Order: sequence, then structure tokens, then C-alpha cells
Amino acid sequence: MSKINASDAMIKVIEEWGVKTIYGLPSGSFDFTMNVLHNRQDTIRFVQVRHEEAGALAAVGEAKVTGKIAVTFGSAGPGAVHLLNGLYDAKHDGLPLLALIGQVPTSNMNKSYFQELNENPIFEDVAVYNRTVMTAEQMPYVVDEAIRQAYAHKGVALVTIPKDLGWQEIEDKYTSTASHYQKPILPEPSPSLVEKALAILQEAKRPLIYIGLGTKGARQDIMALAKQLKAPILSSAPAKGIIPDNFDLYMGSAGRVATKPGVEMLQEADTIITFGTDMPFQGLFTQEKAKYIQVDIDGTKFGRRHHVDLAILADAKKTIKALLEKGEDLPITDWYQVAISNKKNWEQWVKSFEADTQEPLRVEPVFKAINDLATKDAIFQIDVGNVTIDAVRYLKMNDQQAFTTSGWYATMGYALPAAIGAQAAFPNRQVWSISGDGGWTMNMQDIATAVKYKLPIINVILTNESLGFIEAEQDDMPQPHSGIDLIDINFGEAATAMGAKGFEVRTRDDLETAFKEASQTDGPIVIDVKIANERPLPVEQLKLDPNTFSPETIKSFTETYKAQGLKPFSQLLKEVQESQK
Ligand SMILES: Cc1ncc(C[n+]2csc(CCOP(=O)(O)OP(=O)(O)O)c2C)c(N)n1
Ligand SMILES: [Mg+2]
Repeated sequence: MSKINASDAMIKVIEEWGVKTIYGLPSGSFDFTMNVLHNRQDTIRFVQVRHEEAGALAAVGEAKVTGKIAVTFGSAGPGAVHLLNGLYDAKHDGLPLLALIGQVPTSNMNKSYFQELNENPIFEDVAVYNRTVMTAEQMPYVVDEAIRQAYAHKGVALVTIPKDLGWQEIEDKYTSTASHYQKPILPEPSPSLVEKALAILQEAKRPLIYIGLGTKGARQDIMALAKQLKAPILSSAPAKGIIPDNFDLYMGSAGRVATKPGVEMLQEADTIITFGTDMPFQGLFTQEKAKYIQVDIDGTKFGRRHHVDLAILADAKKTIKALLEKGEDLPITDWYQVAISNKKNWEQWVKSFEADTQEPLRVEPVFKAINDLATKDAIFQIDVGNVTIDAVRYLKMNDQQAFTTSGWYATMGYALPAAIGAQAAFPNRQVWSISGDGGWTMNMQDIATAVKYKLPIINVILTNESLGFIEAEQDDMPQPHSGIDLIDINFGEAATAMGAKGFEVRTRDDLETAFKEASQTDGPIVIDVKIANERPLPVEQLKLDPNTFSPETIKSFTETYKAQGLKPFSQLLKEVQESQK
């Protein structure tokens, strides 16, 4: 039997699973794989990052857009530990990820050797599969098993490889199981539960559909169900983009990273049906007495965020189809009309700032420029902070674009690495990274990676010289601003010095110049927009309704947030009712 290097056999398995790119940074403990990546460069691409966290987040950014396994690696000790933050993002957002970890040679393991860590316990919490290979022969086998486990448990599979094993020759006889992989068959809903759900929904005066990432691929059916039930749709923030933003019954999201119609409609709904969402804050924006139907393929999620009246263990898409087939077209209600008018009112308000000339700039003109330049299948990788609120509100997603953020882990420093992963996977799609100044500085070193591989990512930084999201929390406590101010940095020049095309934007003219350049660039571009440090409208604590707040409170709120154009739910409802008289 012919022989093969054990690392070669391992990488062959990874290739057979369809992996095209591996992200990482070499070290002595990983030289066996680097050797193979060099030899196999025609079939697999190595993307060298400048920080292993960026490599892990690049793999995450790729997996979030492709839905397929992505691969990263870190060396023994510090390189491995650097991966952790990216791996936790994968854990929280349920992504299949393979992480390969270097280890000192077996002869030096367990001797407190240079850079040696007892690696398995470190990754125990983050991984769904976490093994150290014991013989060279195991390497292809264990990596194959790891990938199956990552898919099966939607998480991080981790394989630690002692250095000497990776260099050994083994018999070339392992065949990967990739060709047998089948997506799980998701459960059909029980017909009796569908009947029960329909009975509840048809009784409802104010039904609402709440979707999460578990509804990917069900766009048309969700929109049809909303029309049939005359129910507005909300999505969790990470599920933005499943429904195009111009659909009149899509309200956006509820919570803090949210929109006004999203928060208000959820608060006012008397019946909520959720599909494939584990949104952690569900209980905060609903009426206690609202009826709650939860549809999920994972029964461990039933009732963990909110009381549940009816739980359906089933695939979201199949359940939506069953509801559509069994249900009937319900009549138009005030609730349906107020949803549409609430969204219209919100959109008009947002639009009213798009041509705003204030300097430092407001964010709306910046997002207008982004929306205008975005191609029909653009990918948006969004960082964490006020910038997430802005992106959820102002990006106008169509039905082909992709939106991701660090969802339930919410790590800053996400956007640029995730954009590297997305651009590596989709060289012909336009890829954006949009960050705050705090998030940008957490992984900005990896602009060097985008330069090196000529990845034409359009990076937009919203510089408000603050950890704005936390500044708002300190204001709410209330407490003095403590540790949230950031020094102003010319990120454009810094990026230029690193080989990208950098711009500093202070005026609307600067904005136009930079975005014109962005439309033509063939390498990474960094647009540092100096924005006013103004808190985004806190929709989670709206003070607009005269039935609840004094005229003085409403005046102060509307003046602070220039919210005079926004009408509270009660007023919109009154208008709908009066128009029918
Ligand atoms: C790695 C990490 N550290 C801290 C936090 C807590 N946190 C959430 S948002 C935020 C501020 C973000 O600031 P910036 O990137 O400037 O965005 P802005 O809110 O100003 O738009 C912080 C510190 C976090 N989410 N992730
Ligand atoms: Mg900031």
C-alpha cells in the first residue's frame, strides 16, 4: 500500500468536505500542516491572518454566509488561546466549525514543556467535540469524525495534534465520509398541533409572527403567512435579511438593537408565534398575558425565554407551509393597518435624515451612501455596538444580500475578520465591514490580510470617539461617563500606511469622494467617517405616548432624539380607526 504523510491525509479529508480555505497563522507546532498547505496549494487555500482570533472570526464569517463547515487553526499555547473568542461566536450562533490546534511533540507532552498547555480542558466548554489525536493513523479519521460532529451538533469541533504525529507517514487507505453526508431530515409538525395553533391564531385580535435564523429559506412562505393572518413580522436582529426590508409587514426587530415598529408591535401583540428563534430578550417586550406559540426543531428551547401556550417540535418551513395550507385568509383588521402605517411612519422619519447636512455627520446619510452603492448580492458583516443598532435600522436588505453580526455572543472586532471570511468564500460578491471605532481597533491589524490577498472589502468605520453602546448604558444607570471615551485616530491614514486605500470623512463632500472611490476599488478600502456622538433613538424606552408620559417628558424626549415626526402606536391606531368612520 502506498504511503502518505499524516497531515496530507488529514487535509485531503478536509478538502473532501468541500473546504476551500483555511485561516490561521503558522508556528513551529503546526509546521507539519503548513508543509502540506504549501504542497496542496492548488486544491486548498491558506489565508494567513495577523491574529488567530481574526482567523477564527474569518471562519465564522464564512460559515455564517455559506452555512457550511469552515476551518481555522492555532498553534500550541498562545495561538490556540487566541482562537477562543471566535470559537465562542460559533458556539453561540450554532455554526459548524473545525479548529485544528497544534501541540508540542508527544515526547514532551505532560512535562510543562515550552508553550505546552493542557489544551483539552481549555476548549471543553466551547467545543462539541474536543480530542487530541494519539497516533498518526488517527489524524484523517479523527478530523473526519470532527467534521461530522460539528455538523450534527452545530458547533465547534476541535482536534489537537502533537507535532511529531503530523510528520509521520501512514498507509494511504483512509476514505472520508463526506460523500455520505446528508442534511438532517427535519420533523414535520403534528397535524393536531397545527390545528391548535391555527385555532389560537384565528382567535387572535393582534397576531404577530416572530422569526429567527431557523427560518432561513422560508422567505416566501413567511410573507404569505403574514398576509394570510394579517400579522406583522418581526425578526431577531441576526435574522435581518430573511425578509426584505421593503416588505410592508416586516417591522424589523424588538429590543435595543431594534426599530420602533418592532418594539411597539411586539408590546401590543396579543398572540405571538415564534419560528426558529432563541432570542434571549423575548420576555422583555411582550405582554405577560399574550398567547405564545413556539415552533422549533430543538425541544430544549421550549419555554426557556418566555412562557409557552403551545409548543411545536418541527421545522419552521414545514410548519409555516402546513399553517398556510390549513389556514384561511383572514380579514383586514385595524391591527394589520396600524402595522403598515407604523412602518411607514418609521421609514419616513428615517428618510428625513438621509439628506441631513449636519457636521459631524449623522449616520443616516452614511447608510444612504452604503445602500446606494450596495450591489444586489452584497454581504454585510456588522460589528457590535451602536453600529449594530444603526445597521439593523438603516441597511435596506433585498432578497439576495446577506447580513451577519456577532449575534448572541456579540463580540466587538467581528466585522473585518468576518468580511475576510466572506470575501474569501465569495470573491465576486461585494463585501462590507461596518464597525464602530472601538470594534475596529480590536482587529484592525487584519487590514493587512485584506491587502495581502487583495480582498476588495469596503470597510466603513463610524467614529464617534466613544464606546457609544456602553456610554448609553452609563447614561441609563445613571452614572458619570467612565472609561468610554476614545481618542480620535485617523484610521484612513493608518489603513493607507498598511497598504489599503484609506479615507477620512468629515463632510458630505468627503463622503461622496470616498464612496465614489469605493465603487471602483480592486483592493480593500477603509472609510473612516467621523460621526456625531449621538445616541441612537432608544426604542426600548420610547417616551412618545401621551397616555403614558407627561407633555414635558415627551417634549424632552422628542427634542433630544429629533423624534417629532414619530407617532406613538396609540395615535397611529386612532388614525386608522378614524379613517374608517
Ligand atoms: C470584545 C468585547 N468587549 C466588550 C464588549 C462590550 N461592548 C459592547 S458594545 C461596546 C462599545 C462598542 O464601541 P464602538 O465599537 O466604538 O461602537 P459604538 O457603540 O460607539 O457604535 C462594548 C465595549 C463586547 N461586546 N465585546
Ligand atoms: Mg464608537
